[in-house]
Amino acid sequence: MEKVLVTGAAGQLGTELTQQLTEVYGTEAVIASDINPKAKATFPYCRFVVLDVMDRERLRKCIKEENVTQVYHLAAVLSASAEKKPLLSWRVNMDSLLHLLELAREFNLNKLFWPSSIAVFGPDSPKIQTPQQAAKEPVTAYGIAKLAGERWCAYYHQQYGVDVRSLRFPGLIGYKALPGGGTTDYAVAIFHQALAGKSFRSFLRKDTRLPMMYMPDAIKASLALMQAPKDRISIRSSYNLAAMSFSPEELYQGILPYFPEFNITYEPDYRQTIADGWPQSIDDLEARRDWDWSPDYELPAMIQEILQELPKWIQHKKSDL
Ligand code: VAH
Repeated sequence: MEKVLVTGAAGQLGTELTQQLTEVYGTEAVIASDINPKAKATFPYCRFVVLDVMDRERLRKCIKEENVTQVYHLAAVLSASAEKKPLLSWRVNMDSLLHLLELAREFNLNKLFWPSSIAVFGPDSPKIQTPQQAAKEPVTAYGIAKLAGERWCAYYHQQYGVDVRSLRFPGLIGYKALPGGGTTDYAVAIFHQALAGKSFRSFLRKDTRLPMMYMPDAIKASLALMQAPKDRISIRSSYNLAAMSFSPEELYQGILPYFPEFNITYEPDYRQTIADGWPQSIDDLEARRDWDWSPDYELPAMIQEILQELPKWIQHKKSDL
C-alpha cells in the first residue's frame, strides 16, 4: 500500500496537489507536512505533521515510522525571496533535496517528486520555445539551486537507481492558496485586486512575457509524470513543461471585460531583473513524447474559471474562520 508524504504541503502547489493525492490514494494514505503548525487547518481531510525539511533526522523518523513509500518534496524558497537571502535559500533548497535523495536511497522509496523551474535557464538561453537541452546559465540564487538540484536528481538515479522525477514548472497560477516569494506571483494577486474593486500595481513591466500554467494543469502534469511507467521516463534531471505564456498587459486585457473599471499601473522592481533572465516560452517536446503531456488551459479559460471560483473560495475561507 502506498503512503505519500508531501513536504511544503501548505504552499501554492502543495495545497492543491495534496488534495488530489488523497483522491488518488485515499485520505489514509497521504500525510501533509509543513513547517508552519498553523497549516494544519488547511488539511482537515488528511493527516498533518509539522516537518522542517532541514531536519534530516525528523524526516527520517517520519519516513521510517509511517512506512512512507513516496515523497512529493515541494518545500522551497522561491525566486524573489531567494534573491533576498541567497545563502539561506541555497541551504534550504539544496540540503532538503539532498536529505530526501539520501532517504529515498536508504529506504528504497518507490518514487520521489521534486519541482524544478524554468528558472534553470538564464539570459543566454534561447528566449522563445526554449528547448530541453538549451544552455543553462542561471543568474539567480533560485535558478542556481534548481539547476544543481536537477543534476543531483540525475546523479541519484544513475548511481543508486532512485526513482526521482521532476518538472521544470513555469509560473503557477492558482487561487486556493496565496503564493509566497515568487516572481510570477503578480498573476495571482491581480485577481484578488480585481475582485476587491481595487487597482493593481504590477511589479513587472507590461510586456514581460513569461511561461505560465494554471494550477490544475500543474497537478495533471505532476500525477501523469509520477504515474508513467519507468521505461517511459527518458529525462532524469527535469522535464521542460509548458501550457501558455502571457505578459501582465495580456493578463490585464483578459480580465478587463469582466471588470471594465479595473485599472493597472506598472512599477517594476527587483523582480523585473529576475524575469528578464527567464525564457518567454518553453518547448516541452520530451514531456509530450514520453508521457503524453498536453495542457487543458489557455489564458481565457483560466481567467474565466478563476473569476468564477475565487469569490466562492474567499467566502468558503471566511466561513472557516
Ligand atoms: C517563482 N513561481 O516565481 C516560481 C516559479 C517560474 C517561476 O519558479 O519563483
